[in-house]
Parts: sequence; C-alpha cells; structure tokens
Amino acid sequence: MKIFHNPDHRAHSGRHEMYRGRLVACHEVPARLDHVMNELQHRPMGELLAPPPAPRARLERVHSARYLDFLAHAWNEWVAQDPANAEMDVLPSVWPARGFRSDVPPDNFSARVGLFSFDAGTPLTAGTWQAAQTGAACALAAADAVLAGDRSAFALTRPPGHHAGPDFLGGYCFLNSGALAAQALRDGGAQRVAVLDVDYHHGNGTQTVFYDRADVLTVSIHGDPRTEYPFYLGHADETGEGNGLGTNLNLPLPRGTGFDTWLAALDTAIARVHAFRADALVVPLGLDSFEGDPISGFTLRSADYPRVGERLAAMGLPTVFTFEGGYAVAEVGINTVNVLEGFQHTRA
Ligand code: OKP
Ligand code: ZN
Repeated sequence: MKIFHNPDHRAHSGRHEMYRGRLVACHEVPARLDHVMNELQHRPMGELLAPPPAPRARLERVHSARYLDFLAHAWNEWVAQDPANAEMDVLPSVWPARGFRSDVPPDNFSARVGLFSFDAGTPLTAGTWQAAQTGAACALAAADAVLAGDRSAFALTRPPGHHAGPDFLGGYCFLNSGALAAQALRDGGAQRVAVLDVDYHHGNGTQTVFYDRADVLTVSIHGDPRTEYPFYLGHADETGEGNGLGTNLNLPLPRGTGFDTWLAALDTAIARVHAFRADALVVPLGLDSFEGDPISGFTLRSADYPRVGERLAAMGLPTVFTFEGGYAVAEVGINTVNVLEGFQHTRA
C-alpha cells in the first residue's frame, strides 16, 4: 500500500496540555510518528510518499471557512498580542456552553480560541497549521490512491484527526483526516462510504461531520464515554438524525476490556458496514487500545494487532487508514505495522 507520510509533522510539537488543573507534558509527541517510520524501515509495507498540497476547497468539504481562517491566523494573532507569547502554546480557557451564542465570533482572541475548541488539552503552536494542512493532504492523497484503484493506502500523519469537527479542535486534533478521506471518496465517485474508527477514544468529530447524512456510515469502538474521554458523545443510543438516522453506530466498551470482547465488537461493526453496502472504507487507526497505553483502558497486546488487520482486509473493501492515537510511544510503531501486515497478507 502507498503510505503518505507527513514531512511537516514535527512542526507541531506541543509544550503542554491542561490536566487536572496543571500544565503537563503532551502525550501526542513527534516521536510517535518517528517510531512508525522506523518500524516501516524494518518491515516495509509499501512506497513511502510525501503528499501533494491540499487545496483549500477540499478542506472546506468538511471544515467551515471561518474555522480554517482561524487556524491559519491563530498563531500570528497570539504573538501579535504580546511577543512573549511566542514562548507559550495557545490553549483555551473559556467556552460557549449551552445558551451562549456561537454565531458571532468575538474579536477577543482568547474568546475565539474557546469558540473553536472543546478542551484545554490541545495546544496550538507556531507550526500547527502547517503540520495539520500537510496531514490533511496525506488523507486526501490516500483517498485519491484508492479512488485510482489501489486496494488500500495509509495516511501516516500527526496530529491526529478524529476528534476535530466541522468548526472545532480538541483531543489533540485540528483537521479531521478520516472525515476528509471519506468525503474525498464520496466526491471521487464512491456511493456509500463507511468509517470504522478503532481508536480507544470515540471519534466524536467524525460522527458530528456525518451525523445527518445517509451516504456515510460512521462506526466507532471505544471506551465508554461515561468514564472515558471525550465524555460528552459516543453513547450507544446515538444513531444519527434526519437523513442520517440509522447510519451511526457506537460500540462503547468498559475500561479493562480485552481482545476477545473487543474483537466481538469489531465483528459487530464489520457486519454493519456490510449491511450498509459500503463501497469504500476509512479506518481511523488508533493504537491506544494497547494494554500499555498510558491514557487508555483496554488490554490489547501487540500480537493481537495482525488479527485486526486480517479482519479488516477480509471485508474486501478499498480501504484508507488514517493514523490516530497510540501513546505507548515505544510500541506504537510495532502495533501500527502489525495491523498493516495482517491486512497485507490477507485477501478477501
Ligand atoms: C486523542 B486520540 C489525558 C487526558 C485526555 C485527551 C485525549 C485525546 C486522545 N491527559 N486528553 O483519540 O487518541
Ligand atoms: Zn485515542
């Protein structure tokens, strides 16, 4: 499979995230992707390519113009407020909860940061926009490869994407790679696209992008939001709305869930994708279901991941993978390539 990697990913390197009332070191670090690249040197899975730039119009298929403008200018605005800000990351501290207006973007910069975000754990840095744009380009290039006839392609990029919505960042995510890939597949001629999100955390951004649409099925297997991030979405009773009623499936599982139960959920997810008669598949591939993940609660082992790839390959659909979470940094390369290897050696 072609692997579109993000040569600009290092430009996004957060200094800190808010956690239990303090600023702590970021989990979502450049070394994560370096470990995957390194493992791919030992176990090549396909051609490693840099993507062509992403036209703004393709980003606007998923994200609002005012959100993209905000991201493009946020760092300059932040530093313009005070040159000393260049030594700090942007984090929000005020948000419009229910009853507040979100249709009038405030002139005040901090207030605008809050308007376009949902947590204080997603630092925006000098290089975030560049890294995010090239990451989106990876997702689009992977979708284009599949549209051109490739069986599969991998958008190997960070920051991740699946928590980012039409006009908000959060959960370490800025532009939604999986949603951009799914939309690109639709725009390129796929009639029905399924997104099967296997990251430990609910793919709230992707769900929100497609919630009222019948042409894209969104399925997510994740830690139960009653106890797990992102907390406010991802319950089993969220099934879609309007035209999209019946085209969202959430499979929340309790902390401590092991591979057998997880695999049964994957089979449920796969059955739904088949029932939907999808003609292309997007897999937001998070490796934070791993037992050693420092911020997650499932207990999958490295040896389980090839079987995940096998199951996905057996679906027989043109498939775009996007790299999402996975914070056991030393193992994330092995676990990622294990999935790809299982996929590669299996035919439908
Ligand atoms: C992003 B992805 C830990 C608190 C949780 C947000 C987790 C985002 C996960 N300090 N912070 O889905 O892997
Ligand atoms: Zn995650």
